[in-house]
Amino acid sequence: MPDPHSEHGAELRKIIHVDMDAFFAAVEQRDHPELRGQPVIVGGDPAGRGVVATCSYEARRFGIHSAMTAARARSLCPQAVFVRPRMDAYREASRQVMGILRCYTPLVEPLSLDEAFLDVTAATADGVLAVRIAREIRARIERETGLTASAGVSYNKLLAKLASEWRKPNGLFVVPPEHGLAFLAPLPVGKLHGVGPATVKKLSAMGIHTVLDLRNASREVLIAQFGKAGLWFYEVARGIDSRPVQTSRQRKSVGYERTFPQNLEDPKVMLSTLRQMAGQVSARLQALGLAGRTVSIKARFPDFETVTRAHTDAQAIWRTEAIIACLPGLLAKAIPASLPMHASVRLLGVTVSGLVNVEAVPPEAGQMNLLEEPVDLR
Ligand code: TTP
Ligand code: MG
Ligand code: MG
Repeated sequence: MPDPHSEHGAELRKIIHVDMDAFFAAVEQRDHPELRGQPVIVGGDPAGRGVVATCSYEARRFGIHSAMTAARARSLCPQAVFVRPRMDAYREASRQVMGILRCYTPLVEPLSLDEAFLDVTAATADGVLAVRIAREIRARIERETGLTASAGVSYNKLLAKLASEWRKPNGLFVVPPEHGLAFLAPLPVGKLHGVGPATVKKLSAMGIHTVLDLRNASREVLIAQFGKAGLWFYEVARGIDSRPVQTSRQRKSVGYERTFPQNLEDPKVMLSTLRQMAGQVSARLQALGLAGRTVSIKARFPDFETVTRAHTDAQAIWRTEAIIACLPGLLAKAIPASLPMHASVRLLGVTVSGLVNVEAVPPEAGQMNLLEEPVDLR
């Protein structure tokens, strides 16, 4: 058993993760009663190249999920009702939910419009149970917004997030410190924070499929195979995660990066990948109420050499279009045409830094179009 008390010598923390159920679709079903009980798909045009942003749980029974093409979703469930996203309505519901969370602690870290971590360690110091707070939050969200949320309670972010997913939808699950290892053991490694499809593939080739398998791999092997990330895998396999809950005021940057299962070689594909990431970063900035003056991109080459290139603007930006406008120049600086060995990349990332708080972030007109492409707002 790991001693969670020993995580950097700090006291045992109480972390809650709250995530709204089928968020965009639930708002649609709330506002359009005729959609309740129906398979509802929020996203792009099934007749065009649209993708599914999310769908109601009724639609999930047909195998439909986020980021699938809308055309495929329609073929899986022809009777499904397709609706276009109404970002303003989702932002408003998000504001209400985050307001409720902030009644319990100022230590709230929104991850996207529909989810947040809370550190309630101090709020529970006088004996109030974290699970009671979680219960109350769920009840208040339902009463005040007409939407349901799932919550997870545990001793760090990793486990709190996995716990909220465990009883979805409309569920509550607690992973106490003494159950952390057993809870994690059977999960597929892909469930762990930071373990993306490329890593899953590589681990699988090493015979590592579950978190228990990962726990049985030596630290040396993991570091040799994955570098710094290997150390993270070693720790999370043991339920160790000391990442603090960060309010937007403490945050220095908002970024998104991805390692690809196969290196990207076509600069056009690189650029379109970066554009998608810009959408994700913009969504995250909006959820956090932040904007920033510096846009940077990161590229890692097959030999693991990593470069970052940055552009600083006079104004703080957060809109997808504004981030996208910086990308071609930054990509050209990161990958000079004269360097053939750097013609392909294994990782790309987009980050916005130099952050400032934006009180009321104005609605983004471009958001709708964005959702025609897979937008990962997680
Ligand atoms: P999620 O919390 O991942 O999904 P969800 O709330 O729809 O469903 P659940 O949590 O019950 O599994 O994402 C929150 C919202 O973000 C979602 O309602 C729509 C949006 N979104 C996208 O636009 N594209 C995506 O690829 C994903 C995953 C989410
Ligand atoms: Mg959700
Ligand atoms: Mg979410």
